[in-house]
Amino acid sequence: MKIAHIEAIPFAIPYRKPLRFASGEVHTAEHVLVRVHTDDGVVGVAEAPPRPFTYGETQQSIVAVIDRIFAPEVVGLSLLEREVMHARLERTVGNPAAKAALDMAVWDALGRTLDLPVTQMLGGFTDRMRVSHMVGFASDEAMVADAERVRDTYGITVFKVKVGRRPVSLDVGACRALRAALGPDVELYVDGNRGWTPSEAARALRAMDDLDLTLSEELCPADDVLGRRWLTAQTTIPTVADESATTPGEVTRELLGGSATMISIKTARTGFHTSQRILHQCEGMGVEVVMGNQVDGQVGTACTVAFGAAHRHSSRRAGELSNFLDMSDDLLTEPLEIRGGELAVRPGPGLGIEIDPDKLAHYRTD
Ligand code: MUC
Ligand code: MG
Repeated sequence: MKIAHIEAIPFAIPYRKPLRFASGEVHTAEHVLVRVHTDDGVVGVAEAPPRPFTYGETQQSIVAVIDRIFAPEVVGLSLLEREVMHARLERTVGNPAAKAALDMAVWDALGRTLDLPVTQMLGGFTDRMRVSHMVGFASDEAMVADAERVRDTYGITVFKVKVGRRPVSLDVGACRALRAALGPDVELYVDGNRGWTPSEAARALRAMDDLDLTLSEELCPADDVLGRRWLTAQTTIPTVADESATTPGEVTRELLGGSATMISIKTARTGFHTSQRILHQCEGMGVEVVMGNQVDGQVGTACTVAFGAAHRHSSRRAGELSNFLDMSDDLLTEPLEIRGGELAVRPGPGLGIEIDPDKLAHYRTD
């Protein structure tokens, strides 16, 4: 059960349709596949999606930090020594996606070693989650067409609409068009990726007051400390902290500072180990969570649903699990399938997924 060898493999898979949002855009999934090999010949996998506009990581930095710093620190540890592993990883600041992928690949290897599904080892609450779909920036007509296609094809009825453009009326118009086209029974919420000032965000929320939005996420930057508190205090829509709450300490700061009332948990940045801490922290404080999406591929999405479905508190809301639908291809032998608006956890040991060697050979860039 000892970690013998770690691979960090860069790969690139184009998107059919890029995702655009206030802090950036993604045209190609330039991710890193992390493989943890044990001395028993077991291999655990996970993927790290670099998001330079959110965390400063790049594909090259993820490969380098794993090869040069993390692998030497964790090779030789048992799969059960996860606290030791994290204490060593935490000697290096930042690099959340690299740390998270390593953590989840270790969990996958542990599940395969014990012949147990990771989702059951984490909590085993349920076997599926409702799916929420992210609608990126485009014309009103294209955003409506995207949401209608996803609803009609996959049965998804929960949508997170990207906002944060200027003028504010652009996004108010898009949300209004989506509500008019999709009707009152569909859930809509918004994510600004820090695009607005607090006063712009307040104006936008006032202008959308009649649209029955259920959540508002990162409308303005966390560093606008008093402005964000002012905004959160005046809206009746729960304020979700996403990129401002990436560690247990940041979660505490956002919640106790009155700058957020809900937390987005992303396994792509906090793995299973730290996501579980944040989840329990939120549950203990009576704070709701949403399982977020770091523009994940199918490997990452399998990780999110395995974690989200494992716990009562993380499975209550629809998880953001559909971004992979916009990719032109992926790495799994058996693709994930969303049906009736739900994504089931993969059965089988570990994460229950297998990497197709031909696809990996085709898309790897090293
Ligand atoms: C999201 O919820 O913000 C887009 C940027 C990022 O960091 O994550 C995605 C989705
Ligand atoms: Mg977000």
